[in-house]
Amino acid sequence: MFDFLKEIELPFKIPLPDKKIRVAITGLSRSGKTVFITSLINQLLANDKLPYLNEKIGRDFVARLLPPDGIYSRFDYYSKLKDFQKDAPVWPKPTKSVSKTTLQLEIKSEYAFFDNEIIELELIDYPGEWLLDLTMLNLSFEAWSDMILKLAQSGRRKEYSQGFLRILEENDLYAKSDKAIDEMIHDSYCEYLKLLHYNHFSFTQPGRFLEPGDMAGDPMLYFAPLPKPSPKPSVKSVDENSIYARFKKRFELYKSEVVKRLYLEHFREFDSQIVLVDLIKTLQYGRDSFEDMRLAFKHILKSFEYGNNNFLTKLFGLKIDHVIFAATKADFIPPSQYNSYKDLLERMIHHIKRELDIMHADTEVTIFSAVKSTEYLKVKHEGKVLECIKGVVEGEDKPSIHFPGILPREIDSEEIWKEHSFKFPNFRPIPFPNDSTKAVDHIRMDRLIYSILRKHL
Ligand SMILES: Nc1nc2c(ncn2[C@@H]2O[C@H](COP(=O)(O)OP(=O)(O)O)[C@@H](O)[C@H]2O)c(=O)[nH]1
Ligand SMILES: [Mg+2]
Repeated sequence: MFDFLKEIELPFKIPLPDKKIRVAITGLSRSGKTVFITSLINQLLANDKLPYLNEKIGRDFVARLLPPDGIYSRFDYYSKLKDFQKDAPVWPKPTKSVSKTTLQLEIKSEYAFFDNEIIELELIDYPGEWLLDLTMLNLSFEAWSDMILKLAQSGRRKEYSQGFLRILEENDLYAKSDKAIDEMIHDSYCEYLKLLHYNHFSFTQPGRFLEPGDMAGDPMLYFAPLPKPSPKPSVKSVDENSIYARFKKRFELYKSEVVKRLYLEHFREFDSQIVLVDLIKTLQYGRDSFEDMRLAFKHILKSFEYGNNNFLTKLFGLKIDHVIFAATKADFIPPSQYNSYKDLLERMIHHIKRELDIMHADTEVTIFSAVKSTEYLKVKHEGKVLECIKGVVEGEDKPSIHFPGILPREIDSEEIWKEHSFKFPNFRPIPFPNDSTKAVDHIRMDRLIYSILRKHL
């Protein structure tokens, strides 16, 4: 309808898109979001290492990075590129808030008399910790507290929650009390969440407690899960100036002001959602860490549930169409293990979908490495041939050779965890080429980019 607008000379001469694709990229902190987006831009701009994508599109294309639109903080591609192009390149610094970047793809028309097709690809990067919050919307303060406190007393979590649980016992949570105590209880709960995070646990609610973004120090966050007043829940036994009453109020406020707002701002009109998973790291830290990641993904998938029965759909009338779960850092394992790596994630997602009875949800599973920082080689050791990887470990100058172990195809039995131990050092990135027509080496990025575009081509 607005075709005539294309004829107007814009100051920046950005062609209007024929299609817009909005892609949300999430994953728990350090799962590889920033590196993924940097590599994706690098790959599309140079387009010299994307054979699969080019074959699938079947037509020539060029990519442009558009200037930021000012609403979101901008994903600063060029400063990240500069860091990656150094002789001793460095991984980007951790980021804590939402950022957006837009690429335009111009796909050549098959016929001279047709215009080229312009696709705008909008990528939004946000912390997965925030996404975990969505399932809170469906819970009362009592039910949420109950779930979190039960969890705090189970498995290895018990080791980390002692300090917080003690503070709950030491204070009268239901009688009239001074507000000054609120921050201390909140901080003690945050300490527990931090311990979980340092020990590679994934399920840490509420997300803003670990990744406050623009809410750092906001008193709205001064709450924590609390036990119900005993012996029986009774509204009357709770003073309206008690810790319990204040925390309950702030919990409800957090839901409506933070979680719902986030949902409306960021999840409303996405075409695709990519969830990055650092399965490698989780395997390294053992069964508890793995099971906890499963729990986190269960919560994430619950919020992505399809159809009319989803509580989010009921609340907002929204749906998300397509979720891609992508296991990152495939450069930590030799190519012969890619299938096992993918199988592990596939099984995990499949089980969760079965548990939640959402087998119909449109999910896809893939593995990749945004920046391939290792080489693969075979090494003879005590008469055996071992499949190894070679790279420069962080803090060192020279490459070294590592045997990463062998990934099992399934992970459900206790035996597997006893038999397998996985050790993965952190590698330094390889330098990005200085030539703008060449992109950095990757693993299966072209497949992942095609998965994003597939439905829109
Ligand atoms: N070897 C390797 N390491 C990666 C890759 N992507 C990310 N990493 C590592 O994971 C860390 C976290 O990545 P980042 O993108 O900052 O995670 P974010 O917090 O999700 O944005 C990096 O500092 C790297 O150490 C990859 O493709 N290969
Ligand atoms: Mg980041």
